[in-house]
Amino acid sequence: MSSNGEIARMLQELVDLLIMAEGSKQAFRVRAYEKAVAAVQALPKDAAEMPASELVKVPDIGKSTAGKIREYVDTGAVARITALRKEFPAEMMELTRIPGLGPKTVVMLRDKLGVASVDQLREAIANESLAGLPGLGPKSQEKIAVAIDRIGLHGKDRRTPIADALPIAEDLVDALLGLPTVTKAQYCGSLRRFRETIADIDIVVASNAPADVMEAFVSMPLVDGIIGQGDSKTSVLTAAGLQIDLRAVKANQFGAAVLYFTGSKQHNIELRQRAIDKGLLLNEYGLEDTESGKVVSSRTEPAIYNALGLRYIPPEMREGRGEIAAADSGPMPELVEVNDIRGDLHVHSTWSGDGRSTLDDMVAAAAARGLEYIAMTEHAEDLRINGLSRDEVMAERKELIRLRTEHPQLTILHGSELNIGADGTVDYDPDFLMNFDWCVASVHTHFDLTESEQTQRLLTAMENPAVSAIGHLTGRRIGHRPGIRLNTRAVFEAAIETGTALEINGHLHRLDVPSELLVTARESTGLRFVISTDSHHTTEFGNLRWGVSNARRGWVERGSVLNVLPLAEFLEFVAAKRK
Ligand code: DGT
Ligand code: CA
Ligand code: ZN
Repeated sequence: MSSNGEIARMLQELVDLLIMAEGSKQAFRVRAYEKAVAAVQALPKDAAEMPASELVKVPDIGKSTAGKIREYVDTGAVARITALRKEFPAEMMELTRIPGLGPKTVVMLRDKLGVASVDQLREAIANESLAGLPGLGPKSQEKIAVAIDRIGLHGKDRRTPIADALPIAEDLVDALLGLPTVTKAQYCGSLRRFRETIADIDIVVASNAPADVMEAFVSMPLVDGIIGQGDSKTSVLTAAGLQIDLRAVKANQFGAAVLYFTGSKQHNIELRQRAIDKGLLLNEYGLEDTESGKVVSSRTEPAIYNALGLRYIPPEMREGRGEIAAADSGPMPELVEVNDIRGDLHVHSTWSGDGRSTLDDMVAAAAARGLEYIAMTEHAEDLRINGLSRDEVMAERKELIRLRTEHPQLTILHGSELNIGADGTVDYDPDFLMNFDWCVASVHTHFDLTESEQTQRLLTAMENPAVSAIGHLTGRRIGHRPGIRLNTRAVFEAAIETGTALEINGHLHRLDVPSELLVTARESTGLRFVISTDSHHTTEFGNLRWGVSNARRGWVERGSVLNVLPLAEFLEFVAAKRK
């Protein structure tokens, strides 16, 4: 059965395609379906089980959305989407990921030059064949070329952002586990290691009837084409061109298969060498004694690591960055876990222009998740489209006071998400800033400054005593916008010196601080982090898991994360800087 997530993705694809067809995000139909995406995501029951008559009673779901949902659930496809995909194929849609390329420009490129893919656009820029096209002067062309390289969009290296792949993989695993003959299912590969982009989705299932599983797999609505179908391995493509490999093994080989297909390749090579040194052979079927051929271990990953004389290595660490030595003789980092986190320090509501759930709903959702404290951090006044004026800040304060009595078990801090200006100054004024219990300051503008300008800008912001944390450090959008250039060493040192925490933003589009920078931050003793969700909707509190996974991939230890602390100790960090 189609999950709400899957239905929301179907509607989102319709939105993306309609934006192309209409040439604008503002078209009435686009807006209507866009609201429906959010409505389905927030629906407390399964849309697939609701008849159209019931669906239309949900706010923001109209007759035509209800029709599309039923069509999708009942037939496995939506005719309108199938038709639009022919007009705007996946390679052409990818062009819209490039900053500055709106739907109209993308359509113009195809109509005027026949340019309908990222590779063709690169070629056209190189051949100078864009000359004379409106809005595509030499400067924009240069920017586009740089962006294509920096977000890795071209050629065989083309990778899918984790935000697109992860929800699909989670749904697929659920669907596979729902099959009667599947006893275990796990997505593996780079996705399980929590790389921010992935080449393909690798899934392993345990089953005694693999042929049936493969048959059920290839007939799932998500599957657009079959690359190859066999009993032990089947590969398919989604409409967006994402490859999914499914492998079926026996239950007693599941651990070995999951270990092998999780990788990384480098991790596997080192593990296999270690096995050889012990007179053992490690492959995707198990760990066996080289001489006798007897299987030593194969059922679970922890058992295999154990048989190799290693402590268990979490998937996020398996990159051949010294994790095997750490698991052998230590010290093994004590990675932060989801259950350690007590508070969320970056939360928006509809008080911010881009918030999508009301303040009351956000607070209720945080309380329902069992958080001990949150900071409501609406956008600040310098962000003209979204930010709160001083009057609005004080008006929201009144609401927070009311909500504190309604949710006595949750501490609601009054915070703000400040904007770091090009010169490092932030919103409001020093006195007014002291109204807030917590301020996170973020870069939202001026992404094109030089490395030294960006670095200076952040150092200046960190010197502000009201700035307790820096939000989403690089400002990147994975697969869409490269991050700002920074001297990270200088930033880490200044953070320690000024008593400023670095946020690890759990939004799947951001995952910022990026994990490869977190790995380098290990040498910066005393650096403190907060793992936050940047929620704009009640459903986004779930981003906490992703923030934690990103931190774990960066070898971030529990002891360096502030929001694992009880409230009083957490607030000491804020107070120390303000003194
Ligand atoms: P990706 O797909 O590029 O995002 O990254 P991975 O790591 O998912 O790579 P993929 O899909 O080619 O292979 C999945 C896992 O299978 C990989 O992480 C380790 C294992 N694997 C694949 N090829 C080899 C190989 O030649 N040698 C070893 N030791 N392991 C391999
Ligand atoms: Ca893969
Ligand atoms: Zn925010």
